[in-house]
Amino acid sequence: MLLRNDYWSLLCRGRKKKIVALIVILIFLLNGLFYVSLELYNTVKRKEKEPWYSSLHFDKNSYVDETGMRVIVGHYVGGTNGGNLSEDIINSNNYAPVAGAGEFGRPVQLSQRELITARELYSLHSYNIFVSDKIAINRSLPDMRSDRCKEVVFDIDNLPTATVIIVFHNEAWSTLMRTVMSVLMRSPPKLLQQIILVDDASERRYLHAELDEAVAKLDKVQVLRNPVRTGLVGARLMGARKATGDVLVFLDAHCEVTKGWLEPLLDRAGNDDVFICPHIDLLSADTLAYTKSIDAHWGAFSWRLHFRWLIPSTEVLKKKSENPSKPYPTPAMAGGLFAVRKSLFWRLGGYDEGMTIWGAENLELSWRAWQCGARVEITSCSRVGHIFRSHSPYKYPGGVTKVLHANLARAATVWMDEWADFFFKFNPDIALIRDQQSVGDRVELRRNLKCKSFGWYLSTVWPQHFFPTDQRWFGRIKNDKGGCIGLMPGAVGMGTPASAVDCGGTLTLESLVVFTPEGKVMADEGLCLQQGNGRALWKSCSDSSKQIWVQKGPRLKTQSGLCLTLVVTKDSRGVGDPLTAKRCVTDNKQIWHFNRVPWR
Ligand code: UD2
Ligand code: MN
Repeated sequence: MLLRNDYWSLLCRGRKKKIVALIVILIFLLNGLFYVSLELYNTVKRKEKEPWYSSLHFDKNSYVDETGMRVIVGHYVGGTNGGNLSEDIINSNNYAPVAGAGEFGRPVQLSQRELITARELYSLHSYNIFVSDKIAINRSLPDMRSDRCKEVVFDIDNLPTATVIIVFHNEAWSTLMRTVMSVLMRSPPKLLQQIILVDDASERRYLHAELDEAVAKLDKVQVLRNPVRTGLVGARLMGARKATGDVLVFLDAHCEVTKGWLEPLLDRAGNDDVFICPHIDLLSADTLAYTKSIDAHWGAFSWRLHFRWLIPSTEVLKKKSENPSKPYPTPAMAGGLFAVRKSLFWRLGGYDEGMTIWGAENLELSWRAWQCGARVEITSCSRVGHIFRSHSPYKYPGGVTKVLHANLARAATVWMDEWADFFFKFNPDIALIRDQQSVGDRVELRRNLKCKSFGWYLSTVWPQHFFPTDQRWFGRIKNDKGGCIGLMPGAVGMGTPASAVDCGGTLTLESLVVFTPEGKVMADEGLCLQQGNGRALWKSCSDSSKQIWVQKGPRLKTQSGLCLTLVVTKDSRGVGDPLTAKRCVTDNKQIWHFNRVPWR
């Protein structure tokens, strides 16, 4: 056995060896030092990289889904309307562009001091107005189109002309004007007939004489004023009535269009009975940076009729990859950005004027279009940025719920047939006002246009839907220990671990599922129960065999023969406890009671 000293002397015998040993030790030490400093540097850097706005307004109701898209969930929440800001601040226009800020669609970063002001002003518009005021209203943006889209050549001489309609209520001056300027700068003059701004009875001072003056200097732009606030439907109709172009193009008042945006819209709208939407990119509500949104998305809605972006059907995705520049169908549109032939818009009944302020008109229009013989499509070749916000900044007379519920009740009553009964049955608050809606003229319109049923719409336009049907089992699947298969309230996002939920006394949508003949357990939001690694998850419904559950008596089995099990972790009725597929045994945690519930 060697003593430590012997070891040392062995290693360092002779001077040369000593030097070598020293060098080796030194290298080790240096290496260690380098590693430690690298880690330190990275930590600091990471801290710096953390967006300055991370503490701003991303409320718990929005999340980034697995595709990287920000999904706004609880959108229907009124804002704080300026909080403690003085009348002077609320009514002033502080547009003061800083050279280079936000050019090329880049984010604007603020100093720590500026941040304080920015935060104070944020609630005015639910986006960072302080940043918007620093960016030139004619800022540059990159060409967002794919190469395949850039290759498409349009015959400008034979395209119809456009009337661009932008409605607004208390919008920020810089954001509104940037929308207008982006249209003026990036639309072929020959195709742009006019831009109509419709002021929906804004109270902000800077939107009156100051806006008129600015607009007077611009060619082709005019402002119409709505004497009383009707909401966006009334305002858009006011604009549409004054339109002299062949195609109506609607935009929200916080958009920026990019190169080549107009031609694909006009080409498609001119040629077919279609409501054609651009691909909506993201203008960050915090930095105003222009970023691409997920390549393939389409619009649909949840059981509560909240608009949702979803992944398109496999068939659409396949066609899209074969021909990326071809417009593709979507079950519903987001509502703010679309083009349609003026004659078709009016022939199909314009808008439901009974819908006030905000909400549901996008679904009504989408259903009406599809059911009455037209189409709704998205073209990825037209790229328009829009500021998605997590709160509405303006007031809803009578409250957001009252306004939105009435609009939803109208849309459902006129267009959804049996599914209207489903909607009202599980939204009792809205059912209370069902009979108060006078929709006689809209029902007559539907009859006159000989429109198809909602059942046809679901099975033809959106066969991947997750609504109950007469062919699909609907109800509660309850564990013998207690607890139902369902979505935990507030648990949003795909890939959420599945737990048993409270079955509840009343029939809440969270504890109800659709069980399809092919074996999918579907919850609201297009989520399907899927066996993951060790835990069942709520995943976006897909063709995955892991989403198939076979009912064998009181058991639910995966294709590999495992049994759906409630893993009881607490001495509870199972609520909140994990679900997973395990080896089948005689155990009441694998026993499920199927309580069918009439869906309408
Ligand atoms: C989406 C649509 C929006 C509309 C809405 C449902 C997009 C990008 N946006 O919500 O266009 O279809 O869903 O109704 O698809 N406005 C008025 N008067 C009012 C309230 C709003 O003129 O009383 C204006 C507002 O200034 C804005 C536009 O209507 O220009 C849309 O409102 P939003 O931006 O608050 O709606 P958004 O984008 O959250
Ligand atoms: Mn908007």
